[in-house]
Amino acid sequence: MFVFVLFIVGRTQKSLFAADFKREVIYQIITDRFFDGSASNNDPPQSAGLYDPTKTNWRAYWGGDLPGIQQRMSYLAGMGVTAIWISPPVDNLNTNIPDANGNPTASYQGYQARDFKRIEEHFGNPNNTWTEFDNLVTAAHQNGIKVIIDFAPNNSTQNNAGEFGALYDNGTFLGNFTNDSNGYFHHNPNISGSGWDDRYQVQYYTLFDLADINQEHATMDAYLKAAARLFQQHGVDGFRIDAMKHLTWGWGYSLANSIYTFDDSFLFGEWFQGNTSDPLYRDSFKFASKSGISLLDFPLNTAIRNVFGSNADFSAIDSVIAQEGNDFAWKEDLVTFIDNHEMARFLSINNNNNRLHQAIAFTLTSRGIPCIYYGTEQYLHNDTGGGTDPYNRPMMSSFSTSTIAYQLINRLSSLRRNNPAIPYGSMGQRWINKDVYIYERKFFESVVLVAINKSETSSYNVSSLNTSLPAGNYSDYLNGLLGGLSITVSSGSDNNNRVTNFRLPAHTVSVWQFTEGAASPQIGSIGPTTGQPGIKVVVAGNNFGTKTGTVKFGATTATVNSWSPTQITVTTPSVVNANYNVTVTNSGGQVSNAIQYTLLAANLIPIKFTVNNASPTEVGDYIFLTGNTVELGNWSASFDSAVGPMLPPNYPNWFIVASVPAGQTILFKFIKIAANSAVTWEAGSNHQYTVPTSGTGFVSVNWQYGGEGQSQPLSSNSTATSMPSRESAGPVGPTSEIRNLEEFDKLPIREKENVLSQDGPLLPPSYNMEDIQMRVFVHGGWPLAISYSLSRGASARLTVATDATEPLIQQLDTGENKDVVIRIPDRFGEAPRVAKIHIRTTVQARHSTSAPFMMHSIGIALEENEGNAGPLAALQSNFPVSKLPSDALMNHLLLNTWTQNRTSPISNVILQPAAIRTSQREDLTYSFVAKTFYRGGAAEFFLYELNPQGELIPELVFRQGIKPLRQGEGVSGRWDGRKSSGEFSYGVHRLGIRMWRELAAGAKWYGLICDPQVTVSR
Ligand SMILES: [Ca+2]
Ligand SMILES: [Ca+2]
Ligand SMILES: [Ca+2]
Repeated sequence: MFVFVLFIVGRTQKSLFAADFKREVIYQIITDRFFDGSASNNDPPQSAGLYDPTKTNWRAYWGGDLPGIQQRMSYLAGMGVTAIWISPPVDNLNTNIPDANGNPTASYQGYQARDFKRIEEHFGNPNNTWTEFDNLVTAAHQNGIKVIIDFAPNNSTQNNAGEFGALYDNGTFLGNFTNDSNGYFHHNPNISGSGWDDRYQVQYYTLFDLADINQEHATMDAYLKAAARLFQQHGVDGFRIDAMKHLTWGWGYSLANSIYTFDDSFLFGEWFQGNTSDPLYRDSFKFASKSGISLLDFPLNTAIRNVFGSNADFSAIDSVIAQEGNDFAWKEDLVTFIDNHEMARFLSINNNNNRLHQAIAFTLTSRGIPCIYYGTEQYLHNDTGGGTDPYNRPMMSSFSTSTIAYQLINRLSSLRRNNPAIPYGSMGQRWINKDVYIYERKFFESVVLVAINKSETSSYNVSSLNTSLPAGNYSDYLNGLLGGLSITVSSGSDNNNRVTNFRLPAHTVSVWQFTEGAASPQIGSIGPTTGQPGIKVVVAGNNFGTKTGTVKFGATTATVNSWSPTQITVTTPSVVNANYNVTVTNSGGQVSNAIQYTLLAANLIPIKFTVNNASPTEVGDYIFLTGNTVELGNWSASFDSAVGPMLPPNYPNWFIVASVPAGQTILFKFIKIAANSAVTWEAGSNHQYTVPTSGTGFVSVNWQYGGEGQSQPLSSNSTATSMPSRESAGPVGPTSEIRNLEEFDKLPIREKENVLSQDGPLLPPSYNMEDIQMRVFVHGGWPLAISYSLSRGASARLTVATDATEPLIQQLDTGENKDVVIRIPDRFGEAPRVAKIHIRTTVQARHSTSAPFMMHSIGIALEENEGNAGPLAALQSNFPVSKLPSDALMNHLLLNTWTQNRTSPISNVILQPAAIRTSQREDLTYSFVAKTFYRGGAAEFFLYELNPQGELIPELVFRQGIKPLRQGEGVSGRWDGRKSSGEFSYGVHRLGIRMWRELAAGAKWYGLICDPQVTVSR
């Protein structure tokens, strides 16, 4: 158990209750565009020339800085702002990014980090130290304002912007994208087209050329978490996670847990989606409900802009509120907004201050934590180019404290502070038409009723309006600032008190409120919502009293660290991991309502789980992970509670990163959840894995076949140590009887399959597989990935050289799954011609114990460079079968290609089922059976022959007609032909299958050929 108490000299204390943000009003600042508080940092030497004092180059630095925000602190406090979200303050790309006209541009917005542990020289000082940052945090806290930093761990800098994505750790070079022998980055194409809706691509592909950080790499994991902790040590109260949708989602859970382990905080992420029909909407609310990271409310943002900006009916807002209310477990933590730095400002889409005021009033009184984009209160906007980036980021024009918007924000901030119905209450529609929205917030007996009429011209008679407000007269809380009026409420029943009919004037907002007096304790918030024993949790609400009482997790009393009438901090107790009802008992013995807290067994470690050769799927079916801990869903088997969907870039192998408790031995299984929700459990025993106590980890197993659909865990609440395994109802491969490869080869096919689905004894404890030759025809400088997987506990050394005369490219030691990305040396300059490179690899595999093990797969993958119109050319993998233990390896021959091109050849798989040695002219019959897994098009097979040198003979000898194949559908073919040519009438012949595909432009493809059984008869 770790309890951190922070009193570090010279560092800044964060706010006491950082996890309770529901009463806050956030103000989003692009630091460079707010206020220039110091000229000394405007053109620092290490990044000289990126500053434009004329402020005409919208993509240059304009001088705004941290001292500038500090100097405007009383302005912010006077507006009722209680938290600021500042653009990423970390040391940022130092180089110029010329635009299309050669003008210098800079990462003034801060989203291109080069050193997450130093402060950007344009925002602080030319030495990149923390002085100005600390001063800002201190000043903010003195003004009752919390500080949120924008944290952007998805990427470093643009890989083509002069620093090659380089990352530094407090000044020490870590690595860069172009020479990434450590695998700190993902090397994938840019996300584009339908990839924006693809779970794998959004997380692992590249965002706008920004070097995509591999968060699961232990070094990157430690670096990013240490950086976040450093900001906590410097007093930061919260983190806005940039591009959360594009980080590894499962890693996000462990990031949140790492932050909460150090101290309480508030986290919310950017998960862009247009509406609740977005293909990944379900993933978004699953993530927000479980990860500890709330989200910016983009669906509601769309509705707000449509209703107030484009005059859509209020039903557009009402339906999103209702839908998200059903879906998000912690909907009051969603961060709501009208506009931000990624979209045109509201006044650029509708230059109508009335509508802006209505949108502000709605955002500050509806459910969620409101966030105001800087300058909104000054009606700041520049409509050039529609007002989108970068014209949505003008320099702050004025700091007037007398605008209506400024006063409106102040007034409603005060209501949010003082009436718990706003931060914690339910939200329900009471009266609606296309122009009028009357909604009620209610928390126990505290009530706020808001009426908005957005019409510029029409007033409406409001009759039959009911409310929970007690009988009485209510004046407008805004004192007529937006033309509001008073109402009279008479008694009714069941929270349906009748409001005397009234006429609601055009373009008005009225706010009526009632704050409950003394009552029993009422919990409205807990934060974080999940964590292990020993961490700090903030319980917030109302009527806790001034004298300390008790807080219980279930029946267990937690240690109270601080107590106030509205906020309590406690340390989570050491009880078994489960969901607990948390209650507050005041000093008078009155007990509150309960709120749920998920207690974890230990701090979380991100683990990559892979299941190979999983149950075949149709479109809409997914493989999930489930297991015996709360993190793994407690053996649940539903979309929303099991871990997943897993990702199949190497179909039918699926993987997912999940954060699981450190040091615990966990039990798990994989399941298929079909599109119709039918669940298929893999057979066999539960898998078992002991989670490392630090860093990251990975585990890879085979899907267990046999008795599929009948095997389930025995119990939903057993612990890791007591959980008995359950045998499959079906047969399990005779693993224990196989002593060597010869025995394996004698097995019937069905039993071979069973063995293959186990961590079976295919290889002896030490095995050298030398001289796997792969011929690759590829442009120099292109990335080439080599992937392989081994049984648990095995390790291998992979040596790659271009050929015998070329220098070694890479040598590495690894265990289990490994995706190695190497880049072919660009020996061929920029010439767009296809070069031929001979790759020689040596795999020395070794098991950590004397037990035999298995190599599951080996494969190579090529990526086609975006924008390159040329064909990928041929990819030939020449596995000398004679050196392989059996055709088991061929069973998993893997091919991945990605291409933007239409109708270009994908690949040639050159099979060598046996060396076909002929010594005379003769007739041969080839037959083959192969299976392809792919998506996004049709495929056809071609059969070619190779000469003894392994080179493709261009003459086509067999062609399977174009056939639109479903995932997993097999293709078989037979060709009876006469070997008619005498030019290679003797020697070694090789046989290939060539796959083509036809795709719509921009479509993506991946394929796997498995079971490529080829026989030749004379
Ligand atoms: Ca400055
Ligand atoms: Ca910099
Ligand atoms: Ca990413």
